[in-house]
Amino acid sequence: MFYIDTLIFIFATCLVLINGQEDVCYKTSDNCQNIRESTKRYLFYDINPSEGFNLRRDVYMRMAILVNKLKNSPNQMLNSFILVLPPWSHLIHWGYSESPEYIPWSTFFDIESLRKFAPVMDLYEYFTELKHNKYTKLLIHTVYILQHFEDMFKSGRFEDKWNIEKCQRPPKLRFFHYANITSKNIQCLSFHGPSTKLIEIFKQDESRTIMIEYAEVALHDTFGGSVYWKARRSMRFNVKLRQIAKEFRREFLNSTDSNDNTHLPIDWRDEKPKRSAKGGPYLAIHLRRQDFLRGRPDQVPDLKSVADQISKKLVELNLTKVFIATDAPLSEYNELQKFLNPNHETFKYVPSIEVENEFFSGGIAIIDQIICSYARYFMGTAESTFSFRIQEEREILGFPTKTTFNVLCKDENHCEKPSIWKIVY
Ligand SMILES: Nc1nc2c(ncn2[C@@H]2O[C@H](COP(=O)(O)OP(=O)(O)OP(=O)(O)O)[C@@H](O)[C@H]2O)c(=O)[nH]1
Ligand SMILES: *[C@@H]1O[C@H](CO)[C@@H](O)[C@H](O)[C@H]1NC(C)=O
Ligand SMILES: *[C@@H]1O[C@H](CO)[C@@H](O)[C@H](O)[C@H]1NC(C)=O
Ligand SMILES: *[C@@H]1O[C@H](CO)[C@@H](O)[C@H](O)[C@H]1NC(C)=O
Repeated sequence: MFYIDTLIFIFATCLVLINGQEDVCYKTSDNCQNIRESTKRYLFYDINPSEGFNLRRDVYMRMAILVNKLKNSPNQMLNSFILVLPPWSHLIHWGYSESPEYIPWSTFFDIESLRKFAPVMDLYEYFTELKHNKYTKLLIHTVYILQHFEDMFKSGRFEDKWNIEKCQRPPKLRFFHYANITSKNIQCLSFHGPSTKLIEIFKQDESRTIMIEYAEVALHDTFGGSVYWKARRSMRFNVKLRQIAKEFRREFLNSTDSNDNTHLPIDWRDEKPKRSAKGGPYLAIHLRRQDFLRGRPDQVPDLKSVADQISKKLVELNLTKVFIATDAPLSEYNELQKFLNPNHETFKYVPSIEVENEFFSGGIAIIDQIICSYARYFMGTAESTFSFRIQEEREILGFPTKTTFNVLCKDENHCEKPSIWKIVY
């Protein structure tokens, strides 16, 4: 197999002829072993900078499903792809300073578990490989910037297709906030269809390294199908985050997997269909505020109404404890507590400094999500992607759907039932 190599060098150069074609590689050592023998191809991707953490998790799934399909291809050109995960930097909700954080996926997720579904690696691991081969810069061979077909929205006729077209926005020249990642070959790709349709492009473009920008333009193959749920199950959280949530449940909520029937097998591939989870003796609420409050004032209830809905549900469920996950400032949380019945106990996860330094806002939000996943009953915020991810987690744990697909209402007269995206076995 032969790929045009895209990597940059420092001192010596060497020229290798394979099948009569030139493969140029530049580096200090006197042989090009690693490059010649490597038949791996790398797929990089990134997302519109304004998207939040939980939408990004969904875009990961679309890319993982693509790479999973590539892996199973008999074509060697296609089955050698590894997905390189974009480090987490500058998320709008996380409050950031000038220098990018470059948080690797391993901080939040269990990479071994992800790998049981699709071949993936963190970008720092790729850097380590490059440095091992004495490269100082990553020049991605082809970058495709995805964009929507402008005429499709006008005509309203949506069909799966793609075409290299004029760029709708000026292309970026650096990637992932790194000065040493660039490309000399950037194209804009108008695209409509599922992520797996990108395979048509990878059949024509033999580059060893390919980057997909604005990957969220590519959609899911089948939303909620069995491959979808395999990809979703593989997205287990970092073991330490799971442990922190577990301890919180045990210490404050009298919730353990053996009492609550929420055991998961060590390997997600061994999970069996079930709807027998009971959950810990608490109600969990996800209360999305901040930009939601400003952006959807007619959907988000006021705090008094939230408190009334909580009290009513606790009585109905014969529970006394409520766990509250929220992005609201502490002042709003305190105000909410004032409206609650004093016989009810309210809980919130407050991280130690150590946990904050190790896992940042992203990890703390994940701990909140995990605790919500294990509750006897869950009520989320309508249309919040953060709540959707909790609902999926509860499907995986095997809760009866009626304990999961519930949202806080604007008020008694304005209450929409959320969509139910249940697991299919
Ligand atoms: N700790 C914590 N953080 C939260 C909570 N809800 C929202 N956040 C924060 O707000 C961010 C925004 O929510 P995301 O779900 O990631 O953003 P999104 O993908 O745009 O989804 P939406 O909720 O639909 O806006 C999260 O990444 C968290 O940092 C919560 O209950 N607890
Ligand atoms: C690119 O630069 C970053 C620091 O900005 C460094 O961590 C990384 O190792 C560099 N990559 C290579 C291949 O040298
Ligand atoms: C905790 O839960 C167990 C099992 O559900 C129950 O037997 C026990 O009484 C509970 N403890 C408290 C303090 O509520
Ligand atoms: C409600 O819970 C209490 C204590 O947990 C229990 O004694 C009582 O029987 C329960 N009532 C109902 C209606 O389940």
